[in-house]
Amino acid sequence: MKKNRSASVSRRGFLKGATVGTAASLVVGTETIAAAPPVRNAIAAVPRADADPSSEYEIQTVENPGSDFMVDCIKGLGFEYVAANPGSSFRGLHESLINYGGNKNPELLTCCHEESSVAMAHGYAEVANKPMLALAHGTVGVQHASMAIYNAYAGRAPVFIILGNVLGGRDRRPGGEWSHSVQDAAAMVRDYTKWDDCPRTLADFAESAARAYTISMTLPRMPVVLVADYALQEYPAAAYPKFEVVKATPERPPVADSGAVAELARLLVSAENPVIIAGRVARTEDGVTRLRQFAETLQAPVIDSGANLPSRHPLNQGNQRMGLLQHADVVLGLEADDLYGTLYEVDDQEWRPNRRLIPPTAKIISIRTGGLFLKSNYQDFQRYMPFDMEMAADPDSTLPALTEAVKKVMNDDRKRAFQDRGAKFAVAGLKALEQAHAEASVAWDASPISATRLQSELWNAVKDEDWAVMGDMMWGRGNYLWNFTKYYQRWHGGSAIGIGFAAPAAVGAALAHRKEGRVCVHINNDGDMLYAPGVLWTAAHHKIPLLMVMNNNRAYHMEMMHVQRMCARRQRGITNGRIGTEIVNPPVDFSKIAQGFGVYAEGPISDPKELGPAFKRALAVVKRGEPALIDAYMQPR
Ligand SMILES: Cc1ncc(C[n+]2csc(CCOP(=O)(O)OP(=O)(O)O)c2C)c(N)n1
Repeated sequence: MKKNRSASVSRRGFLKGATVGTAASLVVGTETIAAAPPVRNAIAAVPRADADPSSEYEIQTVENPGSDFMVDCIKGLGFEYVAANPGSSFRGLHESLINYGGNKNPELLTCCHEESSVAMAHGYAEVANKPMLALAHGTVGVQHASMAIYNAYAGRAPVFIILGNVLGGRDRRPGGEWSHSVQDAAAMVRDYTKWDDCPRTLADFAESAARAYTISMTLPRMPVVLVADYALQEYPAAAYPKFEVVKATPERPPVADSGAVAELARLLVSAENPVIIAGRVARTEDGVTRLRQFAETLQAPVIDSGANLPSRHPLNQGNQRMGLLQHADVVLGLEADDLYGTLYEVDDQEWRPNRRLIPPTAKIISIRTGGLFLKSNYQDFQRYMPFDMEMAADPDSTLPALTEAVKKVMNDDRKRAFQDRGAKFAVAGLKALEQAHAEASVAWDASPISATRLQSELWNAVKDEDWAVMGDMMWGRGNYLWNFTKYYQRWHGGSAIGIGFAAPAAVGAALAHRKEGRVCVHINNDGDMLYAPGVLWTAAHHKIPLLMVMNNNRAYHMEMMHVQRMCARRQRGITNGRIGTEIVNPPVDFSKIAQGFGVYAEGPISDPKELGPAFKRALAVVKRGEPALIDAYMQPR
């Protein structure tokens, strides 16, 4: 094909245009301002997508590139944000998002690490109940993102990832573009994503985007990957056959069949000591109400690892686990992915001895979607548990029918028995609360600071605000000291416990809370923060209000305990267990790190009396819409 002079702008012409400001950018002070308008492309005939790029075409401008249509698809799916560390393999899409798409719905979040992008998207999804988009370079970018993708997979979180790639060898410039290109960009994370695709045309992209979104949001929710090839992004859309935006259709969650529900209801009503084990059941406040009504109808205790019920609900009896299980005659797991780990005690000794905590006659029932999608390689699915009845259904959607079925077979005698049972749990709940407060006062004035002192001071600082907590509350203790009454106040999500996740996930979650005007707090561990602290800059740059409290115990302490355990088991004394697990000499100054990223910060604080006033000052910063960090020197664990 011969070059058509009127159909393209030559390099010389382009540069000439640039000097008079038609197609380039102007530098004013330190700011680069795009000069408008760009040179209009006058291509009469568009090249075919599979044309040989060694032909004479020299195209400096493109009108209506394929990535504009990708943005139409992305907007159609309702993404609010797109998290990305920039990468030339998706530069076309990047440009379309900010110019064609107006950098709004989705708005681009500048991330300093792909792991942070995906972890932020994970944290956001847990609060917003929908995916955030994350973009990554198809090779090195996805290599960085991979652990966060695995965390989202194991945590059953919907994250939508688009990878850039240059599939065609002749489309690649020599050098980096070859080392950053890949035959099968999603291969590296295929073991821990739910679905991926590499669409060849824009029509395929539209369908695959809608399909990926639906798959990601269908229970069990998981990350999905779409590969956006260079040619698809950068060639004119007209190079591709007819295409249109495709709508994603949400799938209704599966509900257990009525026969199984009736059978389970009879079993539960006749049981003397039923125990409910709740994983991630509720996805909304209404879901909490459904679980609460079900538990209250039976007055059955709940071991609530999914943080569903209000923390001080009388049936929230997680701290009585051993005692409850010892006498259980029916155990009902609701989206409980690790029933084995709850019903058995597995000791960390040689040979890992295990002990069943429930009587041998106890019936075990499970309602969950977790078994509907499994992959083989990664073993996050936990040990196999044989059930007396297993329903492959969404417990949240099944609970209304189950509650009605229980009411139907419940006579007055059983109702009275249930009320007596409930009264005992109410008394036990109050006792547990008293005990938690008593335990919190131990080492109240200690320095380094105790976990419960920090949790109590933080609670005092936020309790009169509209608040929410990101991540866990330092090994669950805070769950008793804080009064969680609303679904959104707590973190419900899971992960594969890949460290380096908590800080960016908290920033993503805080972003989802931002438009509700909530005060968000997160207790972050020093080891976690050190993986990718650049997320603090992202929080500062995008004005994401979050109070980050550093649980600075100056160690990878969980691992220190493991190494010390090995030392003790081998009878060599535990002193050397610090080698390779401490973060000292020098100690890390997190407030300086945060300040360097433009975040308000104080610390390190080692006098517990200083915590309260510091939290107050930091909250004032958060309430004006910015992140803040308080570094606290803490007891080991
Ligand atoms: C990516 C990754 N590397 C290593 C580990 C092993 N690991 C588990 S807990 C832990 C220590 C984390 O330290 P920190 O976040 O400071 O919490 P601490 O144990 O001190 O409370 C490590 C390194 C992991 N889970 N994930």
